[in-house]
Amino acid sequence: MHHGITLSAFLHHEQRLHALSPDLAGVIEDMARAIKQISHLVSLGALGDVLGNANATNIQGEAQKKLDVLANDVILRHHERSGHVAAMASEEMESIYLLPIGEQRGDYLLVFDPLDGSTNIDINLSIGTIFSVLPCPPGVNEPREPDFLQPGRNQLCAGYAVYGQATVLVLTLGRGVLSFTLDRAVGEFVLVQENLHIADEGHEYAINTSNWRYWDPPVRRYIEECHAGAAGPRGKDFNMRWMGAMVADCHRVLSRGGVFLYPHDSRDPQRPGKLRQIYEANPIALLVEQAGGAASTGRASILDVVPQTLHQRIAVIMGARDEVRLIEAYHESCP
Ligand code: P6P
Repeated sequence: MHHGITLSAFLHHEQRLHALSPDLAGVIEDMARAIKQISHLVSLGALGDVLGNANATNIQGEAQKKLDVLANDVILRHHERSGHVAAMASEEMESIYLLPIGEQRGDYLLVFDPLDGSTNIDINLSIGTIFSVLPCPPGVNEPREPDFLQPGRNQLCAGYAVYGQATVLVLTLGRGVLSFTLDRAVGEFVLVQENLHIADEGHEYAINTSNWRYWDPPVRRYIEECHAGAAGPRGKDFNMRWMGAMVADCHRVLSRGGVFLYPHDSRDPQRPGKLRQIYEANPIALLVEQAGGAASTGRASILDVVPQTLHQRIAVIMGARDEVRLIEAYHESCP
């Protein structure tokens, strides 16, 4: 593949050489346009009416930021009349989103977190959009919530955008991971890296250590050993990062290795984790696996878990394969 080609040229290449469905290519193009629009809104900061709270709470019980609502609407508008999708689901909407009556239904279900890391919005730190495409079950013209409850292995495409110094789109179609950067001069995403790969060993970990007292023993053991550094059982020093936005932390993991954890904790024993499976964990887990890493709950591959509800949460431990496997081993030895 030639670096410097546009996303559109890449998608045409995939249609010609890898039988990428034109409709699925259409979903990705529509999402790229939505991301460009969201990137513009994000860039306005205090100069636009985009900061602060929207005076509403979402299904998660979280205060919605104005940009949460704006980004959600932008993505809906870019897809609801495209003819590529059959229905959509989002972190910001309690139930699935059916297309306007009379609009052509496509073969795909689009799920997304329109703006991940919302607490970073008002302080101008990294935020992003996470999305994933699932097959609409054959013959289903009006999808219902159960049609979305598919394991992450069913994903046909997954990606995210990070709205940082540059707006970067990271994408997989199941044949490796590619990174595109938005060239604002021409309004195109340009291929800058392909075959992103996560080194098997890592020396960086990302976890919110203020939750230490709630962690299960295997996670405490792993982090304690990271803290012990070269003098400890791991025999090497580690570094810690925590961005407050999964998409930013996982972009670092995909870019330079390490591991990201938002594990199960005892604050709410019935709740398997904080992060949502269908539109946060599953897309990133597919990208991480496609980059040679591993994505686990600590006891099972995230991509194999069949969700029972649309907004189901899940424990997330993902990144460098050997680190994740070690954490899984600690879980196995601690029933
Ligand atoms: P905490 C953002 O709200 C998010 O869902 C993830 O993007 C992020 O990794 C996590 O929550 C941060 O959670 O408990 O550190 O604020």
